[in-house]
Amino acid sequence: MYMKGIFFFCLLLVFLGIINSVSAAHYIVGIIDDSRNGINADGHLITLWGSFGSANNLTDTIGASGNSGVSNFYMIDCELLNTSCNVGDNLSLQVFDTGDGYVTEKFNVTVTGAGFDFISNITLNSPPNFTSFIIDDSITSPVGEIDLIAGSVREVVCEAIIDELDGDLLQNASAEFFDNVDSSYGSGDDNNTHYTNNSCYLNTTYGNENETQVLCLFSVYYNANPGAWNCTMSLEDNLSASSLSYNTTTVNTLLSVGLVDFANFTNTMPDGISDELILNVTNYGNVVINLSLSGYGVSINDGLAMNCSTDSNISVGHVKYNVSSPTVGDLNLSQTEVFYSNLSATPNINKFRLNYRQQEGMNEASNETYWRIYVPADVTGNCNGSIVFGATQAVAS
Ligand SMILES: [Ca+2]
Ligand SMILES: [Ca+2]
Ligand SMILES: [Ca+2]
Ligand SMILES: [Ca+2]
Repeated sequence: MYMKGIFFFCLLLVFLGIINSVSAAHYIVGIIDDSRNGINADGHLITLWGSFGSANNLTDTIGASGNSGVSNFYMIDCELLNTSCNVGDNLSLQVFDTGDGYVTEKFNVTVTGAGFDFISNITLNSPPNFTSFIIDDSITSPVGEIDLIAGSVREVVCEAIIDELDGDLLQNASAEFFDNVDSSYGSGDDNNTHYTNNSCYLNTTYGNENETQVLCLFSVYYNANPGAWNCTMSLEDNLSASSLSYNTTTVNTLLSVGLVDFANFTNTMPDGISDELILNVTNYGNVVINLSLSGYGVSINDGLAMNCSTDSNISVGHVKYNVSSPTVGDLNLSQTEVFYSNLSATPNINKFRLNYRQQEGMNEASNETYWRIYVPADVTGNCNGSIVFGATQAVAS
């Protein structure tokens, strides 16, 4: 290749010698090497301008279809600038983007008294090259899954390795992490569907001198939609040549309910029905849930609702619940059994259909459940027990 270059260059000098003998031309001649990722420089436009600004400029097509007629060469007569060039003038050249994103840095030449000025090789810039792209949280096995945290946020990292073939610095690294079905690149942020990070971390100490590790972090909420998610990263080199890449992962379903730790039944008279107790259930996961309910007195499956301080107890079926509608006022046992179901020792699934949180500023993913207890005539003292709330995924409608 080197010998071929010399050969063409000699031809060019002969050609220039002829032109120079018949006109006052002063040629600026040079070579633009193909980009390091293999894009041919030929066919790209190079612009030359002088000290009067870039508005006063000349262009040439690099390669065989341009002034030089030779692959990778350009040749521009600076005498044709509106303000013709003189010895000592500083001229600038650059390949600008004409649609494919391939450019060069700006470079300069000083006009000499010779018949032409030759500029040594400049390489067409390559955009940053993605060599790997992974998305994960701190649980790295199995790969390709994001496990959200009930009622909290999970840190998700999109990590790319970039090979900047020209050794350029990177800039403007950003990424979007979004639901691949319900959202898209460029959409607005929403805890359910879309997250943006405009200040990703560039770790230049990674790998060789051309390699950089790019880390884009996202604090993903528990109510991010389950399913396929996409992380798309965009960045530029210092010539603003941009690259974009993406990968996909799966956000797993998260079943979680939140409740108060303790609650008291009131107006608990022997052989009577308590007042209605309202327990708020909050969805801290990312799917519509039904409620699984069971109870125990001291240990799971003991058949009790409560164990009492006077060596008596209340069996589990005496706890009554309704997960959809309240019933006000005083009730007797038979009235209660019309409106409420009996709690059981083994979990019973109840249609609740509590959607997961959709709002950003407030948590609307809460619904009331309604409870009463029947206290048998022989029960006295303080009674304690547990109601176990579980979430099960509700099927569509
Ligand atoms: Ca580059
Ligand atoms: Ca994971
Ligand atoms: Ca490096
Ligand atoms: Ca939302």
